[in-house]
Amino acid sequence: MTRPVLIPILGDQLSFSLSALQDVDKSDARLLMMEVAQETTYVPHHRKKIAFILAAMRHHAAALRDAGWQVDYVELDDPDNTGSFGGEIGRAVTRHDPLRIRVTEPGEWRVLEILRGLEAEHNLPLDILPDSRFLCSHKEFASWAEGRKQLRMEYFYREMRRKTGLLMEGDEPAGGRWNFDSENRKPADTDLFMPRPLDVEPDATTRAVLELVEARFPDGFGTLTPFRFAVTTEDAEKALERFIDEALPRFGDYQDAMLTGEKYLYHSVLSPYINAGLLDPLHVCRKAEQAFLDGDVPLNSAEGFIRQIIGWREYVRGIYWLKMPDYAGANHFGASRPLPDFYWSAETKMACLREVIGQTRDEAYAHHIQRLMVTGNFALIAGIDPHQVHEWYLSVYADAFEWVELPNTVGMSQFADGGLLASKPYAASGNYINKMSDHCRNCAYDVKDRTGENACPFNALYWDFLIRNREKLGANPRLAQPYRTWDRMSAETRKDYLNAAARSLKRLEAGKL
Ligand code: FAD
Ligand code: DLZ
Ligand code: SF4
Repeated sequence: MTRPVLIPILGDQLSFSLSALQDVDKSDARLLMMEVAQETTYVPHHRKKIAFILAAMRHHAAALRDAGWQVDYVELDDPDNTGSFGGEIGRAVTRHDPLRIRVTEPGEWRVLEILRGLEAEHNLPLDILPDSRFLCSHKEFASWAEGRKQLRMEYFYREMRRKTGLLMEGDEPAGGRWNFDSENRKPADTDLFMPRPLDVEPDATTRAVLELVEARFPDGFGTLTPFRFAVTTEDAEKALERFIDEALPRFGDYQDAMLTGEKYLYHSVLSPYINAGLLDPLHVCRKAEQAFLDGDVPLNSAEGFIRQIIGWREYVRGIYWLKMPDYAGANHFGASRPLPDFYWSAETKMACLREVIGQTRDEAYAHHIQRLMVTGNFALIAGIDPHQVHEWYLSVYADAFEWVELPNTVGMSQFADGGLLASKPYAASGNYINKMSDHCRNCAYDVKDRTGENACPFNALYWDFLIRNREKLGANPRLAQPYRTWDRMSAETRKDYLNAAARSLKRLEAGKL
């Protein structure tokens, strides 16, 4: 008997197009999929996230077997399960005595280190293949970044538009402009029709996973049921179709809006599917482009949506691999306050945070503006330790894998990389949240009150953040206006702001904010 090639397939590699599966004879290959304790506990993942990944893995294993692959599948409660990728690959090496190990590069530095260690441990050749589900290779990104003082997504995005031909008319962008973001800032209206993302009824396989997660993580973070995620490519495709038909037409206009009780608005809720490998990102973009070409979707929506995927998504991945492992420790402002308990309990008088964190606890989902301008903004202006903020985001969202979560948190949201990714910190007072949402109407605090006992905490913390970090931010041209405004305030007003911020931080420490 010939010695097989061992192909580990990780929990976010659930794609038939995976590079490790190409140009391999099925009869010579042993695929290995592993549910392991180390991956389910290295941060306190939301229970829906664990259930989504394990259920999608089990369905994918079945699909691979149907397609003729030989798959070893190790379940979490298998009595022989060693609990780690390293341990399970070791057991598979003993079982199959493979000729070599072949794997598509993982999405996390931590896992790459584990895999790299295997070569020496087992004295076996290890082939790590590029992940061809992304448009931009590490090398391509590095050469784009080389010599640039600032890495700006917008220029990278144009390269990706040219490369894919998406929304291009010859060499020119469709509609004569690359970016229609200025048209994408409407606050939502309560009487608009709100589409719902596709709900999928759990089948027997998913129900077994839900029982397993309930039994293994009875006190874990997050509401487990009802569980509505798609866990197969087939159902994820249906979710994509539903999004294109019902939500994409208004995606652009209301991209930045927030509304109490409306968890999704016109967002796609496709990130868990794209990141786990159930949907191919380029395919998703082509569908959106087609809807525009068919006249069903306006250009600002199609362009805005495609930009998130071939622009932001590819760009943050490029930054991650360019800057790891140091990037994970970035803390430009030296922020050290611990993450408030209410990030887990949702128990706070601040209605915006209560709403977003409550929704996160229930759905393992929040849309971009909720993440950036509510939970992220508060952590930034309150001076929370960015590493703790990072671990929270990595834990609580079903779409959270480090390559995409870390740059969004450490870079975009916390400016902890000192401005490598964002040109200015996404810090805002309550006024922004009031403009883009209806949360302030249901809040114990008064968004119009700047420094009084009952003032919205965001108002004074915003100024406190700018003043606390003036040495690091004072020269940023995009912040010249707010610093000028501060300098024009009377000494008394400034003192009132700083006192109000100190009061909010004291209340925060006492668990009373
Ligand atoms: P839509 O609004 O419908 O956007 C369409 C798609 O574009 C998404 O499915 C996603 O694939 C992609 N996308 C949009 N924005 C971004 C972005 N900034 N970076 C990368 N891809 C993007 N996204 C993740 O996929 N995983 C994460 O762990 C994650 N962590 C984040 C943490 C913070 C602090 C912030 C501010 C953003 C984070 N994002 C993350 C980006 C973004 O918030 C989510 O991709 C988006 O909310 C997913 O919901 P959706 O599918 O409805 O997105
Ligand atoms: C996030 C996660 C979880 C919760 N569980 C598993 C698992 O049991 N098996 C697995 O292969 N992957 C899991 N993952 C994803 C990994 O932690 C990791 O993010 C990816 O493998 C990318 O490196
Ligand atoms: Fe949030 Fe302030 Fe509005 Fe309350 S008043 S919901 S704390 S922005």
